[in-house]
Amino acid sequence: MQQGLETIVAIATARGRAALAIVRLSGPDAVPIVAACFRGKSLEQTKGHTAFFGYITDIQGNDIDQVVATVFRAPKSATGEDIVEVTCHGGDFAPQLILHRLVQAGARLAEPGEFTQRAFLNGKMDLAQAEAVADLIHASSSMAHRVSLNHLQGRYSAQIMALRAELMELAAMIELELDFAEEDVAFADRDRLVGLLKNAQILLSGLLDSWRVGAFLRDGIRVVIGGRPNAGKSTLLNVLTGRNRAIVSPIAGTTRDEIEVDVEVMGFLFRFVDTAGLRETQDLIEAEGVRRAEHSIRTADILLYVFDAVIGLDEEESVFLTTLKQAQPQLPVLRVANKADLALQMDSFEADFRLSAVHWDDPALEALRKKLVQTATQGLADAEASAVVTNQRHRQHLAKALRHVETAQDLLSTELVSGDRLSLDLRLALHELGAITGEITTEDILGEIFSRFCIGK
Ligand SMILES: Nc1nc2c(ncn2[C@@H]2O[C@H](COP(=O)(O)OP(=O)(O)OP(=O)(O)O)[C@@H](O)[C@H]2O)c(=O)[nH]1
Ligand SMILES: [Mg+2]
Repeated sequence: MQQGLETIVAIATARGRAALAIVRLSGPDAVPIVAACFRGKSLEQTKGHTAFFGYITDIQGNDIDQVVATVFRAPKSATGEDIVEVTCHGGDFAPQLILHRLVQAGARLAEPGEFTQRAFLNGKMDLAQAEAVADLIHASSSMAHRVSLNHLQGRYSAQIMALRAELMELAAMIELELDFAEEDVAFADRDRLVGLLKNAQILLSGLLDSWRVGAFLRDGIRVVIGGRPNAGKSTLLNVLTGRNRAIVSPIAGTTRDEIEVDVEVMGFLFRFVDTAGLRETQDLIEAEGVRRAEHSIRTADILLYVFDAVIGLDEEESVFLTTLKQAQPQLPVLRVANKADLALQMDSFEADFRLSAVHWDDPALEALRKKLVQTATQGLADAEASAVVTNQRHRQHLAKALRHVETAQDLLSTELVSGDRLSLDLRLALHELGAITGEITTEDILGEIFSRFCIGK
């Protein structure tokens, strides 16, 4: 592929006080540009993978900062071009002054994602891997980080490519048969075709099913805590998040504004939302709180419905929960009987959990946490982390590929299937899969993808 003609430069590290920062250049003139501002050993003739101690100097030859310049030579570098990484001191000034100096010396400021884009264009990584770089940077939980690292390492791409190779073989078999159509020879073994298509369909459906978990990984899991006033919702929010964020009081109707707290539970990002207690009220402010609570419940990923174990669920609440179940069968609802320490009778079987939110060491709380993770992730294990679809673009291509595979399956099941039609559908499915890893792309798609990156990546 074509190398970028210009040499680009950017500060690759975050702004602010830090021991070190990195200013990075990539392109054919990376070495001469740095060499022109470098006081130390001559960089020009150096081999790749070598580091040099020295000084970056301003245009008058005065030192700007003490640095280490590391040289990587094309094609053995992250972008496939010559790269120089200037490691300088962190803080607000040194990196900026060096950046400015390198631009003066002929480098151009990089666009967001331009380094990764060059890596992609030079065949250093496929598109799904490049996108994983952005996901890795934006990861907000350790599980999200693990999944994007898996994707970056190419495990996800490998699955897509394996599937693609199978479909390719299938298409080739059918097309071979078409070539010899007049001779009436059937090369393609029907049972084998059916088997391969079934396999592709299972793989694609599995990947698409993982999207829900993928979206949770990306955006976090919204767990709304709802229920009657005074049930102990705010107490439960505080204990689940380990922070005393919400006001707790024996007065019914304490919470009005929603309180959202992000916390990582077993590697997953959860967004717990405490809401106003559900009841009819004349108080205008509380009524607005109730309206918001109802809205939050409808848009939750998981609902924790809290009730007082002493009182149990009243008639109206039961109806509310049944109606909710009918309206939103997909919404997981966990019923939590709180204040178990006060409840003499322990046989309320309306509850999935019985606990005392005031007792932070209640083992039922740990069980509840586990259940939340399990509900959100459908038991996703570490080993499967590579097969989780986190990217909306991939999801669309996978859905289309699945449709084409299913059409091909339908066609095969009819007696008078035309090989032409069958091979067309397989080619279309192949096209969709190719778009994920970037074997088939357009300028627009690339522009769209890389603009999501930060500068310097
Ligand atoms: N004994 C006991 N008291 C609890 C427990 N959980 C909460 N409480 C008490 O119940 C009262 C109400 O708790 P909150 O957490 O404010 O209840 P809430 O559901 O947020 O109430 P609203 O904000 O009014 O809707 C407080 O006095 C808490 O200390 C529990 O497990 N055991
Ligand atoms: Mg409250």
